[in-house]
Amino acid sequence: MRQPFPPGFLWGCATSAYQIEGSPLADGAGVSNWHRFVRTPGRVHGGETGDVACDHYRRMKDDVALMRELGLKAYRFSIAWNRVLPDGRGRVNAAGLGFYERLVDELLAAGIQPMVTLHHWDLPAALDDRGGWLSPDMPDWFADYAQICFKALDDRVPLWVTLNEPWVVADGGFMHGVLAPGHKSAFEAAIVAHRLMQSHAKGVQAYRAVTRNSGRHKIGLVVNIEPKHLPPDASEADRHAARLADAYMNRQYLDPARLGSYPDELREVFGEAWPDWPAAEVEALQQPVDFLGLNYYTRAVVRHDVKAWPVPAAPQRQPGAIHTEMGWEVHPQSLADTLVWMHERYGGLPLYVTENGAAFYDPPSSIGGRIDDPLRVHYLRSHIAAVQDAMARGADMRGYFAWSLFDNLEWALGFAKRFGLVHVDFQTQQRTPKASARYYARVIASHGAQLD
Ligand code: GBH
Repeated sequence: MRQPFPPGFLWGCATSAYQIEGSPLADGAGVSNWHRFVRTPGRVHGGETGDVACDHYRRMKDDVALMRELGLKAYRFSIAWNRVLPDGRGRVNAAGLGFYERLVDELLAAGIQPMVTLHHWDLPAALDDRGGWLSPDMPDWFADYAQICFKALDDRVPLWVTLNEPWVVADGGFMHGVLAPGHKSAFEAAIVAHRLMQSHAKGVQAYRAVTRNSGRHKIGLVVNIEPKHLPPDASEADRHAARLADAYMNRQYLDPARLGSYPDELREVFGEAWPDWPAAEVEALQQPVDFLGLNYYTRAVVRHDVKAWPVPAAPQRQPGAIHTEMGWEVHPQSLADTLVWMHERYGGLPLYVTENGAAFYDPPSSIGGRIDDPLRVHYLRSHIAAVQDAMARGADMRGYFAWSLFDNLEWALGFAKRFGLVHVDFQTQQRTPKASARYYARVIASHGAQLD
């Protein structure tokens, strides 16, 4: 007998602004860091950009109608800060905010609960010019922006997220430089990590102030977690490297937010780049949140490797396992284990899977007609079953969001990696639900009782 999903469990899909919207400068929006980054030669695969993407900014009503047809109970999207505040701070652009007000109204009219992320990696370029995530002013800028969004939308938005995957912002943007703004510095990444968590904490405080703690609506943090496993013949060096990798990716953000301290291992990971923040400053990162969101894609089996940086751990491909087009191993058991770990380590909070999905190659012969994506169906089925497993083991699960509603701009990898349940023909903008979308619609219709 499988554990039934609790009443009110939210079945949704997730997207983010820059990956789907297009029309980046419409209606008075400011330039974003990503608008800039994609125009820097060599940064994005094939020179692709989010200038059009899924054209969602102009097709929003039709897209919500499609969500309703699929029977989605919830939709997670992000707000482009540069539409709301073209200069990052100061003057509010009512037309930019208006897009999100209309989106929320349209969703509610379709019976779909919005979950709104305030920051999913696109940042006003004007803030980058003032230091961006490196600036000590960033937490205040973020709180001001957040407050504007809360005041405009909180009467209609039940679920808020401060940041999407702070680890990726710091690691991708400042440590390895593969994402905007493209820097490569451990010193910067350490500072950015701290500014991100200060921003998160100030955002939560701003939320409590605006809502006067009514408790009616909820705010949380979304992190990416990837369990670090060891090969059966692991050496002492392998074990140590795995522990550092786990601290760096999996505990660097949740530990301060929930336990009020950074993992000790970070001193070793960052070396002299680690600033040793004053204890009071670190404790202040611990603002009570209402839920945690997990973005889960894969696990990593790691070995010690001196060439890997900043953590001397390199992932080992697992022979015999299924890997997605991203090279990520399909490993549903680790989703269940991660949810239980979060439940136990971080105080039993309500949990959402805020992203989970897979890029697979959808054969071109089928485009235009049916699109069969059996590997994605298998991925969804096994991971939704893993959520049930986690519930049976005690995790307080409240919802599951598939990544992604649409094929979209996979950041620096461009449009070639397709995560969508709905296929997008980027020439014609035609949307075609894949077999996985029809499968997910059946799962939702049965409230998870029928996964086969
Ligand atoms: C999410 O991040 C993003 O929120 C979303 O915007 C994006 O489109 C989606 O995932 C798909 O990529 O190659 O072995 O080093 C994903 C977070 C963190 C997951 C790094 C994979 C790298 C594994 N990712 N991780 S490995």
